[in-house]
Amino acid sequence: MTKLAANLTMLFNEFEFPDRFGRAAANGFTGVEVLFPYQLSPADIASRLSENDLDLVLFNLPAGDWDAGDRGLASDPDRKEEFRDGVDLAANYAGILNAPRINCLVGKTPDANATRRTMLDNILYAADTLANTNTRLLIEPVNLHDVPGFAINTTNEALSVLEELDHPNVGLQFDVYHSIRMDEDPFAIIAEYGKRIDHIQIADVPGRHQPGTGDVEFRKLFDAIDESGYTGWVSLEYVPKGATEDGFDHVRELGVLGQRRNES
Ligand SMILES: [Mn+2]
Repeated sequence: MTKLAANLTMLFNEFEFPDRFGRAAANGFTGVEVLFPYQLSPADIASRLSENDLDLVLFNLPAGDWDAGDRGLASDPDRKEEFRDGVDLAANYAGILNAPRINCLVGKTPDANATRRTMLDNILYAADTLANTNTRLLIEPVNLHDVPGFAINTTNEALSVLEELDHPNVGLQFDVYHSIRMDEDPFAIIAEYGKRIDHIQIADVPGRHQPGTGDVEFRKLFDAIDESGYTGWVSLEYVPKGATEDGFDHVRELGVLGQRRNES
């Protein structure tokens, strides 16, 4: 049975960030993820999670200056110290929030071959550090159309990095949207690797909006995820088309999200 989570950075953006936890719960979610929790203190996030009976299923390492175009620091030889400071900050949040998984966006590189050693060393540092809080580090392929120069674009590239690292505390985050944008077949990947994927994110294609706005067959996708043996969370990570709370009809029709609670 699919466990659906909401990405609170991209969804419920009609509300201030601290209020999105309550909106997620009211809409039937029991798990949430955020790209970057660092604007609130870990104690503040912990109380919003517990008030709303929510699990924090994933967040990201600090990824540099997002507005300036940074998408992670792991591949930049000149920013190793900044990367490691970010890992230490994230580990502090993870420990307080009992976060089971943290995603490492590996960042852009002018030449992935030249900076691969830096990337591998940084991932190993993060994996070792996060093992202290029982937090698993993930890496995520990101399509090169949206983020030109991103160091890991395909599932095969991510698997080859994992193989080379051979570290028990690093795993794979699989984003169906990025996969399709890279002309992969997500059904084949889920069937083959479902048991070893650590986290799944979804959006419809084209547009990266909510399920039901594009061409992805989500009934088939949720069935494929179930049949693969994957037991983790499936997060809605998309740009809502229209109001966020009007965008859940399709996933509700498919039976993977409960009804919205009546407001008291
Ligand atoms: Mn993603």
